Amino acid sequence: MNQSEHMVLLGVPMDCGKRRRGCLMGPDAYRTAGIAEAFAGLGHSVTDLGNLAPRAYPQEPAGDKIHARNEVISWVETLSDAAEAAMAQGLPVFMGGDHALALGTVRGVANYAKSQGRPLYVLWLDAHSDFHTLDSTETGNLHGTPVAYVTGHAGFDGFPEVTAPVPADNICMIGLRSVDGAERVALEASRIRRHDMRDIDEHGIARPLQAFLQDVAANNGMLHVSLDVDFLDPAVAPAVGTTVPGGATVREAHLVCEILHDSGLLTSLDLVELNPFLDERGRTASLMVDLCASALGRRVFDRPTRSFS
Ligand code: B3U
Ligand code: MN
Ligand code: MN
Repeated sequence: MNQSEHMVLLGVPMDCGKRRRGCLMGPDAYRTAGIAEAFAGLGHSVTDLGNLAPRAYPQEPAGDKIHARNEVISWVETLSDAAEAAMAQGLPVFMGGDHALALGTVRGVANYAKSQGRPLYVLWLDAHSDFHTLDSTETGNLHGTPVAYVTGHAGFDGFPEVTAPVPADNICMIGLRSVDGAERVALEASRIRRHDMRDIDEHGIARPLQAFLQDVAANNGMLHVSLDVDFLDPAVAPAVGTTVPGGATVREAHLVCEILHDSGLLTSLDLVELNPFLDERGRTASLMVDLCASALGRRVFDRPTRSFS
């Protein structure tokens, strides 16, 4: 399968979902690493819409346990609208920015899917489950909350209402190896599919992914992929604030992306948590761009088409 897409690049220099700074440089690192050229070289058309910015927001209340609450709320509004609009133009790639951006991108993409009468599925490639609410977060960092928000959990007072919550059944997490106690309890009580690194070691990474994609195809779903740099092992992707050893290898990550391409199901993509300030001669940014290329059709040899329906 080699469908030609219209790729819509959006820079999201969001850096307020956690305390350690540097993710604001992510969008330009992806541009410097040649993301647009990589897509164009695969036969896709590309529009780079430049960088988004949050609207003006009220000053943060003193002593708030939640870090940069108002700034994040403002970003969520901007991002939801931008994501919904970009979906009508092509396949958006949200170049982050930290993972708090997914509160907005997934909310917007979910609104779009609803307008099309199609279910949205979300593949979460991450060391973390990012399933905290404002009540359960221990750090107050909102990059640890997007999955709870977009599934419509209570405890997000002051945030825009989630008008098209993603059903837990439609979410699959792969790569987990850092899950806080409250997240574990909430995950175990939910129907979210979750695959930790042990699962991958025992069964390989292709099997759980293919099972999920079968479901997406069978239900004519749209598929949003949220790729956190820390899905990868820090030995190969050092440019991330929260390094967790024991992550996916370069080969596992490429395989995920190649299978995604074969499926023809991908409709939007987040690239999050790249901190170019911590990179080594751009190697993490370049690896992320190579993975995007695999997800959009780069391959060594053609394979017989695999059907997911
Ligand atoms: N679960 C922790 C740590 C964390 C989540 N996402 C990242 N780190 N990148 C938290 O802060 O909620
Ligand atoms: Mn994350
Ligand atoms: Mn993470």
